[in-house]
Amino acid sequence: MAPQTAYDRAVNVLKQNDRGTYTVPTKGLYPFQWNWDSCLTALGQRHVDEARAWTEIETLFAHQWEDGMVPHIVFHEVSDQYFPGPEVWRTNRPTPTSGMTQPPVAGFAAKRIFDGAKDRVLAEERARRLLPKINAWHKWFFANRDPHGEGLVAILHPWESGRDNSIDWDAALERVPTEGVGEYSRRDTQHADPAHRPTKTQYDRYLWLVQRFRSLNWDNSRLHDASPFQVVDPGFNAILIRSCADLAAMADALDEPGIAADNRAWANKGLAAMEGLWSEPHGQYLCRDRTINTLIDSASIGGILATFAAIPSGRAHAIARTVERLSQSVQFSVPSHDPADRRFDAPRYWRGPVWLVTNYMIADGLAAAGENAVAKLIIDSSLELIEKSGFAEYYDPISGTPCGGGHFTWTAAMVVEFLSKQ
Ligand code: 9WN
Repeated sequence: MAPQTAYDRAVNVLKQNDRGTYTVPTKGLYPFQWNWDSCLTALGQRHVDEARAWTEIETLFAHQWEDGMVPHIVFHEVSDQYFPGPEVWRTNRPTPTSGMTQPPVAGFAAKRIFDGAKDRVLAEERARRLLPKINAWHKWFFANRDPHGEGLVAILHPWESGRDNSIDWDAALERVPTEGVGEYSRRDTQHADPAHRPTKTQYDRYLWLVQRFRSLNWDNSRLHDASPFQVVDPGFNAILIRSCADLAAMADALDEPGIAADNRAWANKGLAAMEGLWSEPHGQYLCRDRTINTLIDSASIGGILATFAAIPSGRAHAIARTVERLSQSVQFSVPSHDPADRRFDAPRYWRGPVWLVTNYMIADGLAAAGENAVAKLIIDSSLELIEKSGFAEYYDPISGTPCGGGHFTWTAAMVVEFLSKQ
């Protein structure tokens, strides 16, 4: 029998983790539906089954809160494999969900599926149904996470960033207490090597924030000001800005001028405000700690991911040079943190490892800015990692060792995307 191609192996991973109407990131470690995982997974699924791809995003939005927020986890099934589960979140939803959100890639993903769809009738119908829901999520962000109308939104918890234990959050997390968190038993360190995962002190602080928000009944109109952790992440904002711009374009195509105008205005205001996060010495954007109104000195992938939005071309070119520089200090690109920083930790989650989802978005942004050689370097590196180490959650950028969970859905989805374009 001929050996399976990387494409076929990737499609198999998607199928293994498919639960019918949603896909789990990987069995064991993450047995539920995650927000940005699902939207990016749908990009891979579209090459196999367009209807199934639309369903992936629709299932997520079926659990959107009345205020517009789309939660970061939907607990479709009972499982004691993951902590914290519904009994910790206590959000009082018909199907339990977490109480916070994640990077809003849905607008981008929906437009990409819509644009490439072979079944135009199906695409129009499904996109038309999703449009107001994604719009409501975007509106929720600016109402609840940008209360002073700066044009950029804050995350209130590292889990919202999708880059949970990034060095970006260290200083701001120091201000989050740990008193009263109580005893708990982590499950992640039973599924994955503890040296690849966040530390106990980080988890204590994550849980303190969850308990604080829970004590406010998850009332989003109060959480921003009540949170000791408010960080403006350029990567997160670039995703939101890109999704607003893409939703606006899709709304034009579907003849929804009101939605188009609102989303275009949010995108333009956000792009202008992003300039305040640029750091010339770092050659990339940085996070800003909103509680003390200071840029955070941390050269992470968040500021590189900013290329995913239509930032000024000079900025995109500078970021491309930064990616080139980083690629000279590692075997596999793009490391989630600059290896020259003493805090860099090659195998630990978001403090050094390579993730294929961030690679995909960075490569997409750099290609749009005409930086095709750097985009190709990133894609080649991603595919080399798959050949060497399989479909891992993330990879050590120096050795290429697979880290975290295995048989990972979004890693597989990105491979399907990369190979479908070639
Ligand atoms: C918390 C599912 C998720 C990703 C995140 C990644 C990790 C969860 C965890 O796994 O976070 O949401 O428990 O570690 O950091 O980006 O969505 O794959």
